[in-house]
Amino acid sequence: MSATYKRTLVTSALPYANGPVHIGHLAGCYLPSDIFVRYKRSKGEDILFICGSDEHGVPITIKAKKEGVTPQDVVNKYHKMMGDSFKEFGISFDVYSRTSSKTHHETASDFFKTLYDKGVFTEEVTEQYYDEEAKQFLADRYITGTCPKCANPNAYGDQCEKCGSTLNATELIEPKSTLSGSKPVLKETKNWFLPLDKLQPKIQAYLDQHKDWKTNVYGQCKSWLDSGDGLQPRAMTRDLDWGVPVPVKGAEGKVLYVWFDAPIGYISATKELRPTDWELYWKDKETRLIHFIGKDNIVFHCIIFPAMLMEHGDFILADNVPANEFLNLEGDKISTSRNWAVWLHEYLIDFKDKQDVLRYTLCSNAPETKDNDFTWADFQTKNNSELVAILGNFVNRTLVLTHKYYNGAVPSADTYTKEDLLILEQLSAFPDKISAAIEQFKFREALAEMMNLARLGNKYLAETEPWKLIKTDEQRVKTIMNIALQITCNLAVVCEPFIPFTSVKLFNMLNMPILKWHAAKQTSNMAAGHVINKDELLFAKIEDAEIQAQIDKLSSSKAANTSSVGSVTAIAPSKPETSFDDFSKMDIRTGTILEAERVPKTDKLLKLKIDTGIDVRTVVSGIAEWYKPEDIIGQQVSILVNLAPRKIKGIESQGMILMASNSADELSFISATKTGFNNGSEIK
Ligand code: B3M
Ligand code: ZN
Repeated sequence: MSATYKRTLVTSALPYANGPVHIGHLAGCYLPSDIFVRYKRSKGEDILFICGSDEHGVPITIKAKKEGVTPQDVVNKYHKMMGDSFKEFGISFDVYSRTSSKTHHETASDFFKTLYDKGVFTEEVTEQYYDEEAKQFLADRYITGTCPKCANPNAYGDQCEKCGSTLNATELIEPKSTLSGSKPVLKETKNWFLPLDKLQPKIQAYLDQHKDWKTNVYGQCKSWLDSGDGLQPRAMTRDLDWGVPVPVKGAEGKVLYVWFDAPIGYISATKELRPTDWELYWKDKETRLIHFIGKDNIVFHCIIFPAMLMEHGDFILADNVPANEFLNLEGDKISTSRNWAVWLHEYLIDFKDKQDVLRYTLCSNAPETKDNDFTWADFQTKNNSELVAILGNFVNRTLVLTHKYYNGAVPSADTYTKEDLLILEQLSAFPDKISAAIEQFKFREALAEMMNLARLGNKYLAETEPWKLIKTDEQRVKTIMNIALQITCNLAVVCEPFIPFTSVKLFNMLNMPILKWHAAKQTSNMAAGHVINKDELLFAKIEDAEIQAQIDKLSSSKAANTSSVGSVTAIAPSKPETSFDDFSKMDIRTGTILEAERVPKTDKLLKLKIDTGIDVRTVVSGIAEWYKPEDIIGQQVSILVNLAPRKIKGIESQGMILMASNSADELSFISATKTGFNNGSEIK
């Protein structure tokens, strides 16, 4: 970073508003960015901290479909929930906006229009995947398949989360619609492409200026540029109905690609925050732009968004993109659908007012250079052996003795010994050591240094033993306690970026105003005679039982997952209440499959002959993906016999067999009757 920057704009990835926030989100980008910003604010620098909800894209519409509500309902619910969680954990955004806002729609639309008018896009009619059953194009997460680069079988239409490659849906091997499970067909449609192939030299030049980026970030970009044919044109529009409408003629019914509009959300949010001078933060070369993200967002922030900004021409580009790797939980990948996560709102119910314990643990274990693991056992150790035993213990001893010996009034220091002088020298060096680490985005190292200051305090007290000395040398104890109080005060300053709730408590206990970073280079912030407040407990021990309860909770998620077919078990919400009368109108019987054959020219359908006890009838059923005809002859089924007949692929289907369906849309027969239940037994 050059020294000429006057201000900094920090963005944190806009999380999709499709679920609550978990520890992986926090560790990935919100906590490191918050630490960085809090530190810079404490230094008195001009800095803005921008975030908001990403409310467009297929992740939202898929969630809406799953919950049986509108996309707007989904984003309203989770925008609020996520915003609350961030606030509760002290993530100190200056603005937490959302991409469904009017300002954002206008800003994104204008941005697209500018590029369009400049002739940046290529307009192309291409074949895109289409789901004939759902009657819609399958963009992004509406389609999954095998990644052509790493063979991950669950790659999305726009990205493989396993190897980080950005994909086009047509590159997927064995594509499958996530809407209907069917094999999609190709259908022509017009879209607008960003010609990344032509822009490659400019992007290359930009990246060449940033060899100082974290190796994981620079390396991923580089491998993208160097791979095979290099960068490929990428569609910036989608045939979807949820998003920012494409503002050009002939694009009716299309929206901007979510990865086109979302990063522009950073600009819109800045506009909302600073309507009059937002441009300073986006257009002035003396602004330093930094994007904090998780590793799955690297190419979008280091290649695609910069390419968009370059082509637009008015904006500065990111000076750094300190992306983290992933955080795992107890050795397993965090997964929303498998409920393998620690949700922030649930954490706060079990660990009330312990935000800083989680912040501390996540920072000390941050996946800065490689994927890392969160374990509850480690959480307990970090709390009990570090926060309680080192920081809490030092502060507690200092404050208790100050009250005991001096009724809470800071004693004056007398003559310093050689040891004292050494301690004071070390004390004043801490802020710079911590700064140096934070400036390099090494937050774990910075946090460890902060804790080392508390260790220094403990060591000083252990060596000088004021509780013994008080009997023989009161004057000396005054000096020792004065120094211990200076250390405590400086701790309150330097711990603030990491554990801000604790910092506030410390300043309160010390009865001091909140001091800024530079004050921690001083060793005389606590004036003699100043009276401190009563001390309160900073950290409490976390018992084994509390940890066991969390481990049990995770085990039950795991059990719930493994007991069902496949591994995906998001449970569908219950449907609205129905009446007994309505239910009893359905005539459901036990039956047996007598014959089964595939319906020609379909992948999903089987034609079944079923003995219902009442008669033998034909039923067409969409189970071919899960059952082979020859395997189900003799299978007992539950069948709705009084459903109005309907023609499916020219065959009259006279009823419906009932199947269990999990969230991966897999199907299974549900029949287990005792012997002696003939075909035709009523199910009620
Ligand atoms: N919403 C992806 C994510 O939540 C995406 C980030 C947008 S940043 C502009 O991982
Ligand atoms: Zn892959």
